[in-house]
Amino acid sequence: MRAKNARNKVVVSVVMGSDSDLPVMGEAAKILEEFGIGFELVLTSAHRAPSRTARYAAEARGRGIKIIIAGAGAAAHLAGVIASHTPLPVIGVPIDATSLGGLDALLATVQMPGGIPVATMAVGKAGAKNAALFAVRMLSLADKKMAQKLDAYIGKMARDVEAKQEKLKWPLS
Ligand code: RP5
Repeated sequence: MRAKNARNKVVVSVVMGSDSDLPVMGEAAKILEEFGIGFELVLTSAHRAPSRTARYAAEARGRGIKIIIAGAGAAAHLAGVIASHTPLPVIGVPIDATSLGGLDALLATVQMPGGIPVATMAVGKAGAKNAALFAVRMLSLADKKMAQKLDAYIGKMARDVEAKQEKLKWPLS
């Protein structure tokens, strides 16, 4: 486990099933960095390292973690298994890692039985980015400065669309 931006208290844990998931889960890290949120990157696997996964999840709340973002591909049970070992909110990111294009991971992550929720995002990089933005929204409920940053982020997105409208040209040159 490692704290990325150690200046801030680590409150979000970004966990992934393989180092091959990092290019996707890095999109979550970028957003957390942008908002100045303390986070850690954790590698563990529901299937290949089940004891490590259970221990990590069971200890997370006691270490001060508030939100877990869990990304995995294939038969992606990581988010669900973590959610079954902790009362913390778990956001799942399905990853396109097999010939099924991420549909396997999406269904494995989203189809949780009643009682153990996993807030499942879109497959891939957009899902990882939105997982972090969802964490920002949760944290901003109790953090005025974070809420202001979030408002600024949302406002900039709208202005970017307007700026692109001005540049829209046809035909393509
Ligand atoms: C899943 O299997 C991982 O989350 C990853 O997306 C996929 C493939 O893992 P590697 O074989 O690349 O380690 O458990």
